Amino acid sequence: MLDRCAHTAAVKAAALASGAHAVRIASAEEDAPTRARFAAAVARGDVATWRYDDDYARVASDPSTILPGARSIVCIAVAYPHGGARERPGRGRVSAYASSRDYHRRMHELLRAIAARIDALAAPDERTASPATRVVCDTAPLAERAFAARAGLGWIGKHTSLIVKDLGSAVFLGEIVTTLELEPDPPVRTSCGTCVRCVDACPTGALRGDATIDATRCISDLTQRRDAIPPAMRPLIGTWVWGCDLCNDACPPNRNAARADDSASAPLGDDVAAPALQALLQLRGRAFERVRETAMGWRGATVLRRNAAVALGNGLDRADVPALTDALSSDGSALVRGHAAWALGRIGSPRALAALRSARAAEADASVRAEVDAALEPIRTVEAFRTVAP
Ligand code: B12
Ligand code: SF4
Ligand code: SF4
Repeated sequence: MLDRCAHTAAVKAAALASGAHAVRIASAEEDAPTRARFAAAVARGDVATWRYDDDYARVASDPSTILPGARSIVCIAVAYPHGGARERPGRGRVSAYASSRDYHRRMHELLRAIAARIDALAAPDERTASPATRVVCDTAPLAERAFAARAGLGWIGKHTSLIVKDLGSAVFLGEIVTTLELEPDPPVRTSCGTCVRCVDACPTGALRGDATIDATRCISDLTQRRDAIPPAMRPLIGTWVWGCDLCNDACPPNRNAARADDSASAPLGDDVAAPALQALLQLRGRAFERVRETAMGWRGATVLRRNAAVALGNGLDRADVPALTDALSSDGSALVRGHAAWALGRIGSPRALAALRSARAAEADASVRAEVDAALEPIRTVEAFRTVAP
């Protein structure tokens, strides 16, 4: 049997050899400050679009609830290429993390390879049981950033993401929770200092500047929620159709960060990484199959068609009116028809208004009619003003 230090060195070496770009170890003890921070976020309503409550906060801050007898957490970071989603006429912006093949698959393969190494290292003899392991990357209730910070993998920035030395914050996190006793690493002492670039760069005011976020205002959240996007938030989304990179792109540690260059995380073609918005507005069937390979496919095609409608509304281009009119009159989803109505109202050309008026007469769904009425409301106000004005 190897001792704790030798085990730790071997596990770290295995993680790096398997493809992790950084690795540190945290103890798996319950983390009371994380539980308190998480519960406070729940109480503020910061994560109201997620099914998080006080019970989730308790579980996410205590790894023994997902693996009884957990002693250590191997925390890894894998960098992904970032900074590529520029504004392009007629095209949507997709966050760098979702422009390549779904990271969950890659991360889980990597995590399982490291877990297998842990099993092999501590192979049972007559006196010891094989260590139990559980791999995590978004798939289990665990406060991944908080435990990565405890492990000294990096520090939590004011944008709330973990910033890893030499890699920056454009990294995926993954963990192997294990009953094996490993040597924990100390947290790092670095902080953001007086920098507030991410807070200034956030177009929706989601970041408070104290490493907390109102996630209900975050474009990443807005573009993946399944229900209607609150009307007040739609203009702030711009042409993002999935996720948002603005706080990561503004973050100085990302400027000189080592770039991920493996082909597995390379962006797929423009049709996925910078989709034509009119085509995205019609996304269904076989065209969706390609998108399904990425993290952008998580919530299905309807959500993406809805996001395309919002982005087209923000593009303010009259050339998009026919496509939006078509979506308003014939998309099978009331969610998409409603957002198409909003987009037409925002463009506000005579043709757009005519399409809204005929949809008002034909539409059977009450939620879509409400969107049409809201889209026509500014025009009604102007018309009413014209009637009474001398
Ligand atoms: C829900 C979720 C979201 C939500 C909410 C995000 C949020 N900030 O809470 C939304 C959809 C907005 C989102 C967006 C993004 N996400 Co996300 N998301 C998650 C998920 C599934 C849960 C996060 C969570 O529990 N949030 C609730 C809050 C309360 O918890 P928390 O963020 O973990 O915060 C804890 C710590 O930060 C800590 N803490 C807070 N302040 C401080 C201060 C100090 C000093 C310390 C020590 C600790 C500390 O306490 C908090 C409570 O436990 C995690 C995976 C996971 N299970 O952890 C991925 C995860 C956080 N997301 C990730 C990514 C990549 C993103 C995006 C960059 C994607 C994109 N480009 O669109 C954006 C970034 C937006 C942003 N500024 O956060 C990565 C983060 C990688 C990193 N470097 O940190 C994760 C870890 C997924 C992964 N496995 O790689 N995400
Ligand atoms: S991902 Fe975009 S919207 Fe969300 S906090 Fe960062 S800058 Fe703001
Ligand atoms: S932009 Fe500045 S304040 Fe924001 S996380 Fe990066 S270093 Fe911290």
